[in-house]
Amino acid sequence: MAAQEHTSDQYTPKKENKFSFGLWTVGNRGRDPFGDFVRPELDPVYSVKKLSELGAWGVSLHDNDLVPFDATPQERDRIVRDFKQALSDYGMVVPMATTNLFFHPAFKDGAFTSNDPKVRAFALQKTMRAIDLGAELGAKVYVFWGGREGADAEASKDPVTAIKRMRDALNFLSAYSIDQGYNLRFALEPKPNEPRSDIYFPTVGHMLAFIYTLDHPDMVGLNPEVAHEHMAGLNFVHAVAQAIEAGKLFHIDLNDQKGPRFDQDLRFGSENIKSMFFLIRLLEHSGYDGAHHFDAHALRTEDEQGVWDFALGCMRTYNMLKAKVQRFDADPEVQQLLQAINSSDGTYEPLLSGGYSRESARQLKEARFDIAALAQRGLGYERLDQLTIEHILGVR
Ligand code: GLT
Ligand code: MN
Ligand code: MN
Repeated sequence: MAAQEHTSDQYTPKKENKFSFGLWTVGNRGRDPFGDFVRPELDPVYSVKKLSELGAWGVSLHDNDLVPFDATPQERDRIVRDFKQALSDYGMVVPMATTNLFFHPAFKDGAFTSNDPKVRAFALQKTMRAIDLGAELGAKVYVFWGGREGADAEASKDPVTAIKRMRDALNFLSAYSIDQGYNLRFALEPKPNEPRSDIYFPTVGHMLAFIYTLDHPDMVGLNPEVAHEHMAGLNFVHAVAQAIEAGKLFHIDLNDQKGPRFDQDLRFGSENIKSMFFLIRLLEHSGYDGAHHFDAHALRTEDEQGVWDFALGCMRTYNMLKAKVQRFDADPEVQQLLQAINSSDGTYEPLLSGGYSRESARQLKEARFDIAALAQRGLGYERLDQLTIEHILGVR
């Protein structure tokens, strides 16, 4: 089959769309717990070139996606120099960086929450060095995904202690970043399980509550991922909305997932089209102007061409759904239904928005409601939802 590598229609990705990919996403070689690699390694410089040609704006990375775990300082400097050259040659940025605190066997019982103080100390050292790398590459957001920060044998780790250890680590690293004069914002990425049978801070809500217990809550926000909330059976749109409302959506991992099972990191918009439609509507309406970051990978059936088909597909689907959202919002019937849903005779608005007073409490206690009429009223949501489907399916 001829591969569609470049497109030139209105959905073609452009730099201004701020699409980014992790080096580990296009670099994913298809290994899983049951089978070996199916694709050769991709040189990060080559990935930067290919992604730029496809219309992406940025690449994100773990320290070890670029610099091997055991590189000498000289090797590190050479690799980073060549990579910076590629970024400039191909007009790409590094909006986000992170630390690999899950691959090396030393992290088998976690990094910041490991029971072994030597592992916790090493995790801080590795992260400080990775923060230096991220800052050197111009990253504005620093992600923390604690893949191994969990437990399989519950008796092995006190969960309250684990939470405190995580707080100590983030407080230390926030202070480090501030002390270095880096202008980084930290984005915490929750996931309920995998690779541990349970991971601490499993959802956006758990993370949000934790952030306000930190020393520098202003510099810490969220990096929610579609697949991770769906693994917990939750509504991702609502999770992201809560992060946005709290001013905490610092970054986002776009992908897709077939319900609560292993983390699939599927091509964006390949499964849950309706919820991705509402996700994009939320992001576009909110004025979110951070990276539109894809944390997904090509299917294991694919060769290198399949990887670029996958990458282009993520970006095109975003733009196609964005166009659908614009048509939906501009549809007069949708507008009229939404207006009807949100209209009222204005009687109770002053009481509802005025906050508590003895007088408002008295008025509310004495108010008389036609409860039967409220109960009988049809709301018209079937029609609205059908209009949503008709837009998504392209008949309006
Ligand atoms: C890993 C994980 C992702 C995280 C990445 C950042 S690494 O691929 O599955 O969800 O975002 O550490
Ligand atoms: Mn992710
Ligand atoms: Mn994932």
